[in-house]
Amino acid sequence: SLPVSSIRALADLHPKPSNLRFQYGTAGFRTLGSTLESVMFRVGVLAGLRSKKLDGKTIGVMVTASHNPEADNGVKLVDPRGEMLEASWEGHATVLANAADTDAFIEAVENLVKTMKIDVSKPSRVVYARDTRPSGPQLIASLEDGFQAINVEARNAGVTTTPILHYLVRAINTKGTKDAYGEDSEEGYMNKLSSAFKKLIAGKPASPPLIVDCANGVGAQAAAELSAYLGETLPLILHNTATTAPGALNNACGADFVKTQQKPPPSLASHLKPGQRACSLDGDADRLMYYYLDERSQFRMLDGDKIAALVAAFIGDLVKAAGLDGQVRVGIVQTAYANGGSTKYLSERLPVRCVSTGVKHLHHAAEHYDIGVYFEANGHGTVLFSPETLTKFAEHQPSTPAQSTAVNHLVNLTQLINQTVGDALSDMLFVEVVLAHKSYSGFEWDSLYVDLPNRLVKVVVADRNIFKTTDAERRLVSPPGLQARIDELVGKYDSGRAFVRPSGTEDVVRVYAEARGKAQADELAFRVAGMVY
Ligand code: NG1
Ligand code: ZN
Repeated sequence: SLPVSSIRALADLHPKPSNLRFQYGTAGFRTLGSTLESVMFRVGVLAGLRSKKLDGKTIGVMVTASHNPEADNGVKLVDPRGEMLEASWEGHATVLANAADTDAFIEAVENLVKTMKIDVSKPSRVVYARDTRPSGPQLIASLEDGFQAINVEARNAGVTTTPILHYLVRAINTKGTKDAYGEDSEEGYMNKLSSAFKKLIAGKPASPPLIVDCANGVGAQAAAELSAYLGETLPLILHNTATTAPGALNNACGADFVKTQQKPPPSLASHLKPGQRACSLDGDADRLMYYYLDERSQFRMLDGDKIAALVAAFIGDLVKAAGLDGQVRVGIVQTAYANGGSTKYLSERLPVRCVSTGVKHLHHAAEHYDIGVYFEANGHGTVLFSPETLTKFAEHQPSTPAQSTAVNHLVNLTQLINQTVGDALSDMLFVEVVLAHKSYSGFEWDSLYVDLPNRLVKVVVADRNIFKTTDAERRLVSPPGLQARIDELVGKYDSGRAFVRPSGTEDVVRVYAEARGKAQADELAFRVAGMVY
């Protein structure tokens, strides 16, 4: 039975702030770090219960607030295959986090055990990690109390990136099976990625150095380690690696800064020469933005949509070259925020689906293809290979040396790509492979298609819950009548497109607009925002 007295004693040490309500949203729990102690404790208990429910499989717990300001923190659970927590458990997490006091918490735990039919006598295993935020150590201590409260076998993965934690979860759970994902250590991850990379670029001319903005976060550590594994095969010049400098994390740097400001981090200004390519990681290294300066020193951004265009076309070509065309279906998943230019480019080549914002939607939709490529415009994305596709690669009898080479490349890509979740470092290596194979500089890559000018604005409204959407969030069904007015306005703009949706991570409504010209896109966004307000 549940160790109620142990739970009670430890829960009493982590009382819930009475004035706050927590919600397990798209990014897990995420808010000011100083308010999260009770949440961490309770998530520790929940992770143990989730593991028991899944017969002792290892569950991941990542303490991070990604690209958010340094004072924020957060926590999310990772399911056994390295994927996001199953959606139905998000509600359980929210219920546990909001129980008013210890008694209510214990009652909520007992309820969960009963309704989910959890056999509490099963073992429970968890692997956990944190990013470099100053609030991390104390929050980890609360989390560990949660593990202790229900006797979880907990493995501390220390300070590492979100994607490495996801990798570890999958590696631990597949150890010794035919689906073994890799050695369950950070070295195992580095080895897997770097050896696949070296095989993929063998025989290609040496890459010019790549500037990597590490957002002053945990990616700095991982990138330095990876750089040592890569050696001369890919010279990395790391910037913004001040992981202990107060206030530095994500401050005027990182992938989110680049994407939202549409400019390079000021700290890189003197290092960016025309033609030099660079990329930015976010605070937990699961998002990636590329950019370069053109010959007139204009900033050119190569965002998640450009990455999708580059890598999806590459995979599609390899599948053809391997002689697997028709047997292996490659498809792409985007959200409504994907630039219309990218959607046009991609859909002329491969099937494209649009789904609601949030990695879990993209990930699940990508699983429906034999090879599913998904990227959010903000730089989060990966490629999924179905188990049947892996078997096809293994059993394929190439009829020419060229086919054989292409299949080998595909197999190496399955090793290079972190299929559990978007991974800035893995994606960076993938981009570098494609650039090397195609002999592309940033310029040729950027020229695949032209971005439509666009504008994203946030609107603070009294109640964002009145905004209800349909059609992968591209249309409003509530408030009544608003969509018809938006449609009428959009119709007046050349290549106009606009949509409104409530944010899942902030208390705002987002308005996105595109049009043929920059001024028109701005105007459309602000006029729609005016209708929402
Ligand atoms: P919301 O706040 O629901 O728009 C944001 C990003 C998503 C995704 C999530 C999770 C935009 C417009 N939205 O979601 O793409 O990354 O955060 O982190 O960038
Ligand atoms: Zn992130």
